[in-house]
Amino acid sequence: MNDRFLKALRCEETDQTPIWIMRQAGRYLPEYRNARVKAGSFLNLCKTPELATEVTLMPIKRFPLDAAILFSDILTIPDAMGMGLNFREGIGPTFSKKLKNLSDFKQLPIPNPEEELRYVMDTIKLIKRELDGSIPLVGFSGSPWTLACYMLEGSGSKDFNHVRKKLFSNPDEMRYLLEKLTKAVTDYLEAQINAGVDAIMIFDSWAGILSDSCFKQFSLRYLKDICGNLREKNVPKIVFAKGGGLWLDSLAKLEINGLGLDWSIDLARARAIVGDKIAIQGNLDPAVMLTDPQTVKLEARKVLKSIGNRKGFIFNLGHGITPEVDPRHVEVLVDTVHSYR
Ligand code: 1CP
Repeated sequence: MNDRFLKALRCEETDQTPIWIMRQAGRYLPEYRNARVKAGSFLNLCKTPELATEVTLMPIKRFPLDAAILFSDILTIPDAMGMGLNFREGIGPTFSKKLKNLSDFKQLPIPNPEEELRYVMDTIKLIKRELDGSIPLVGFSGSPWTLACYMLEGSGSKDFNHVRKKLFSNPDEMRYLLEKLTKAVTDYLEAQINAGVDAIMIFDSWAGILSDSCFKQFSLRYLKDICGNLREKNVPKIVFAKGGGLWLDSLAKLEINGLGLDWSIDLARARAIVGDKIAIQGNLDPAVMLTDPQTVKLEARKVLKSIGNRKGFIFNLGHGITPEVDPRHVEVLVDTVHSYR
């Protein structure tokens, strides 16, 4: 196996810097757009193991990436809780069920990942068979806080004001929901590990909209519980808290092997805070990918230079790659990272 990615997560020396890209199987690939049309909907793509496997492998066939990531979505958990998930073209995710108060939260079932999310486990097994030990597979989940954002707002949002209001007006109700989601996320990740993923990543995409105290009470606490719950599982864990640069010291105390960083943070400063026992994954601004090959090369080298010692470093974008990116820029990026000395 090409184990650069796993070695970097153990902070061991690697021959080249490993790279993979958040949303690497996405709309910037014409073959993905075709598959999406054929499947009829994004959810259908996720729920059909053969199609989800095919899509997972698309970027792997094009580029010499050092890890694959399960093609799915963080919103599979609320979907499995019966919230009626829909992805509408140009609008993004929406739920048909509205959650308002504690009695709604109490009615939400904790999904059995081997039943309601069986299709994810079947997909993982199929991908592992197709990868045949060539590169590691990353499984993932949303964090309880980020899932709660979507579940309470009923869709995406710029500021999730409605949810943030609730942190102050009904903190106990929020804690009830977040605890339930902590159990659901733990079970889900445990099942993914049992199905064969080689690493797991928790996306706290909306960490950055919280105040310091709210982040610690309503997000970090549950990340800590999940990592603790998975302690016995011998699979490396990565936490990505978008906008979490102010909390690097707290994040580094989690039982994790890697910390995903967005592009707002200088990597040398991050390394100084995080120490050399936790791998750093990041953090090229995804907007760079929209420019031209020269700029991609130049900016990627700046990121590589900023980390200094590349032991325990995994190159990635600071957030997902966007649909407008020219796939040739990804080729340039991967080559630049692999050939950097
Ligand atoms: O084809 C389409 O139109 C759907 C676009 C799309 C894709 C390709 C969505 C809808 N999700 C995905 C795949 C996806 N989502 C992956 C696949 C693996 C990979 O990285 O290649 C992953 C890891 C996610 C995770 C995810 N979904 C996150 C966390 C990471 C992040 O980007 O911060 C979040 C916040 C979501 C919600 C979501 N799913 C899709 C959209 C458009 C959104 C964002 C909605 C919003 O808040 O604006």
